[in-house]
Amino acid sequence: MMKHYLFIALLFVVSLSFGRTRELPVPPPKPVLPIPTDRQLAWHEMEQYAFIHFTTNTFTGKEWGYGDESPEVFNPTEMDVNQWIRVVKAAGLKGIVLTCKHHDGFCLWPSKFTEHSVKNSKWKEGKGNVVKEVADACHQNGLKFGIYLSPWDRNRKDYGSSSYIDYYRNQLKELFTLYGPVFEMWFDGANGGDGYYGGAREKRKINGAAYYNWPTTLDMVRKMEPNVIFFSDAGPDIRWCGNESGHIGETNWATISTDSIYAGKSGIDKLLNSGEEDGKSYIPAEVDVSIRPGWFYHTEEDGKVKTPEKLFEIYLSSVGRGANLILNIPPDRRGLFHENDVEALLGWRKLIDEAFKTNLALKAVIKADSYRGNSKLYAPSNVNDGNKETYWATNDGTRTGNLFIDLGAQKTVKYIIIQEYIKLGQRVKEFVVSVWKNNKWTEVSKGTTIGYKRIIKIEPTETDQVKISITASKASPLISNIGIY
Ligand code: FUL
Repeated sequence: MMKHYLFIALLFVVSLSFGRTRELPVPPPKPVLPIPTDRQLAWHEMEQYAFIHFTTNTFTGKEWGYGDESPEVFNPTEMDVNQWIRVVKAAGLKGIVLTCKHHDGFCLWPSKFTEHSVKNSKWKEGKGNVVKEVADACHQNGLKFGIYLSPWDRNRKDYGSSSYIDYYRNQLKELFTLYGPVFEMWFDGANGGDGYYGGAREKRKINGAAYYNWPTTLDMVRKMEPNVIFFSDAGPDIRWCGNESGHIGETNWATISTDSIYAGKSGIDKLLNSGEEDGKSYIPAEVDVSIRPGWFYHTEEDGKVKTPEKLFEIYLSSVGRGANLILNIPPDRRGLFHENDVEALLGWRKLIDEAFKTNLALKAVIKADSYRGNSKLYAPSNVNDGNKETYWATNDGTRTGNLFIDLGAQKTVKYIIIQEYIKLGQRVKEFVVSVWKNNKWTEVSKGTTIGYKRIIKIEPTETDQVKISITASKASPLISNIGIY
């Protein structure tokens, strides 16, 4: 009898310890540095938002006001920010970055530090405040609000001297304390030299890096708004994509070394467009492009608004390559988005909704040729569970792998979306997409980087199985989401 009890006790201990070994979680892969900050991750998820260029230029027909425009010319006749908000939301844009002051120096809010503002315009008899109207409307309607405040100021007499830097910082303080929260601050690097400058009418070139003393300014703003994303050509949070025509590189690393992107360096646009595989900082790209040829509204461009198809192409070459899209929509002289722009935006949204209506991957059975420690935590089923925090991973040292997506029945496939789990760093260097046809795998597309999101457009193909092969990666590939449309 005693023997019997001992045997049962032994069985109990053995089964307990077995249980324990089985439950030991397989540790996650080590990050591949550099990795995004929390605020960069939140920014990635916005994907697209609006840029709004509006100032005296809208009324003078210029792109770069000289700085000698009378504030009186600013006089929108039917201004309605609610129309902007309605259209921005209907287009699926998640926020608005407003040119609170462009290079001409005219301020869209009644700044107490200058007379060159809406307060001396005819609009609302000088009592209007575009910045407040837009910021309030954004915040009330679930949109994020961002600020563009041109460092170059062609109106200011003291532009080029140290007092102007105090002026610029005072205005930042005004904007961030009165109109926040602010999700993004857009620092424009442009400086064309000549300007009105309080009547001097001369050329003033400054040494951008030294003159503005950016570290002090950024520190000051960060204290007021810890989560703000700073845009400038070289970051620090997000970088320029190197062109204004709507595309980031087919190869797009969110990583880049800032010491290699100083102004004036040859090939800088190309570098910004692709990023650097071994870049030392995580600085993802933002694609800035206007719905019209110009950044500001000009009547003569009413017939040149980008078509929904062109905007969709831009969407694929920006958001579809892991960058964010900031799409400029300039209000007209009424203070409204022009009918042609509205029509194009709504048409564009329709194209996106149609293209990505049914995600065939959601009901698919997904397998992989291997996964990390054979642990459920890293199983291929994580890529279609709708949870961005779970991902498929391979063992350390396994830098390639295949995901087999069984759609269950013949379907027409047009788009494939792949997302890396970038919290642990961007990794994938090369991938191939194949479909099962005539009893064999047929390659339908291949690419380089994936990053936050990659959208692959293929010739519409009938198939019941899709294979995504990671063929080169900096470390074990981590895929958090697959969509098939
Ligand atoms: C450029 C500016 O010079 C343009 O006027 C526009 O604001 C664009 C977004 O950035 O650098």
